[in-house]
Amino acid sequence: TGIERIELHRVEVPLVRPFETSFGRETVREVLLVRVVTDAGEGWGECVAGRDPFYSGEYVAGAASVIERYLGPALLRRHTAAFEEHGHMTGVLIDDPSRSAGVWVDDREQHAAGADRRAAAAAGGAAASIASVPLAASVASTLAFVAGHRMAKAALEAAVLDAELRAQGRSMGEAFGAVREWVDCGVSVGIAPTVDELLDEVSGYVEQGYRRIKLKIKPGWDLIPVGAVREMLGRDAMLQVDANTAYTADDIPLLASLDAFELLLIEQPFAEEDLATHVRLAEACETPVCLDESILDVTTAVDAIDRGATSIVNIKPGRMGGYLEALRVHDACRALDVPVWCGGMLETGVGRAANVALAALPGFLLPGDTSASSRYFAEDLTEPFELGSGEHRGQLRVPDAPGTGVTVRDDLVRAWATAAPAVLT
Ligand code: OSB
Ligand code: MG
Repeated sequence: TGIERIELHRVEVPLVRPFETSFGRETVREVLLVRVVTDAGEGWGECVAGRDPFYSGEYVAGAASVIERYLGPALLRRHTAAFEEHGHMTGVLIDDPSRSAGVWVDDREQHAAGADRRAAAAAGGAAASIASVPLAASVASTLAFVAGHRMAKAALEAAVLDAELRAQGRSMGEAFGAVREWVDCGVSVGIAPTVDELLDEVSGYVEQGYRRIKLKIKPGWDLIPVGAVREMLGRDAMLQVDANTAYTADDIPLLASLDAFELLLIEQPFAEEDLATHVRLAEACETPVCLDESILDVTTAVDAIDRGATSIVNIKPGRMGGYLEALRVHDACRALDVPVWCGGMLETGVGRAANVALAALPGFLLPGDTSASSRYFAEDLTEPFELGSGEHRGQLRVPDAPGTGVTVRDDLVRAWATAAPAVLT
């Protein structure tokens, strides 16, 4: 079996309201979608990189470039004999004198062996299911010769996984080991122009049924808005905050004073690389510290937990290089009794479908940033995700059709395209 064709679609999807964080403001979701054609069928994946390299170093145009120049050709050539026979790959090798073809092949074998060991160690957990998707499971090791670029790699792996599961007639939820048919949803609320506007927005979400509110904070937008929302919601409502690295060690006393608002957690107050300051905050406050940006894979997750830098983990498959690595992080956290929840990156229905399937795993013990399509878009690129009612108020249903279980609307992908698709064969 093999991957025959990779298409990169760049699309701009209008947001129903601007989304502002400590690192910027977006009015449209500029998104990169990957469509793969394998000998068994087609699949779609969504790249979570943003338009600009502000949340992470990755961004849409960079992800498209690294796929076109390195990752795509490597996947397409994987099942043929020698790299040297292929013009593009040879060009890459010659461009980079520090890497010979021999070194590449050795690296890949070592990475593959490491991945097998990790999968074996996790046997019995969700990661055991990786054995049933051999084509998707081969993607990470094929792409390991490229450093970083996890979001780009994750999009490719997700597309291959979708194609492979569709061919098997299995849903992502089934493949991942979902234990529930509906998942609890929270909503991530951006920085608002005024506290009154914030309260209006939050009350709208409460009326719609969201089970948890997350407020974006930054220096100058913290104690007052958080206090106002806590007062409006009452003590029992689940409330948490996300700083997206906007604070420094000098702010530890201020952040510790958020304890007064009985938050579920405080997410990523300090720089991605700065585990030590997160440890200091965790020692200085009662509110659990939760890392997002710092968690790049199962190794960094276990290390951050061991050091006391995080006691709850935000799982975003794109940030970790793919859904299969996300399964490993889930299993490791579960073994360590660390609750996880599913983050979000303003995904369209393509990425949302896979996130909702992941959030149905047993270690996902807190509501995720897996909101309904209408929280983001007037029209989604797939059939919309809608909150349930009655006992399923504030929940999304886990898709159960093959693959992601949703259908991409080609008409909208074409209508909202910002460039002609790039096609790799
Ligand atoms: O830090 O969780 C984050 C969106 C873009 C980049 C980073 C983050 C977010 C969100 C939105 O909080 C979550 C969502 O609703 O998809
Ligand atoms: Mg976050």
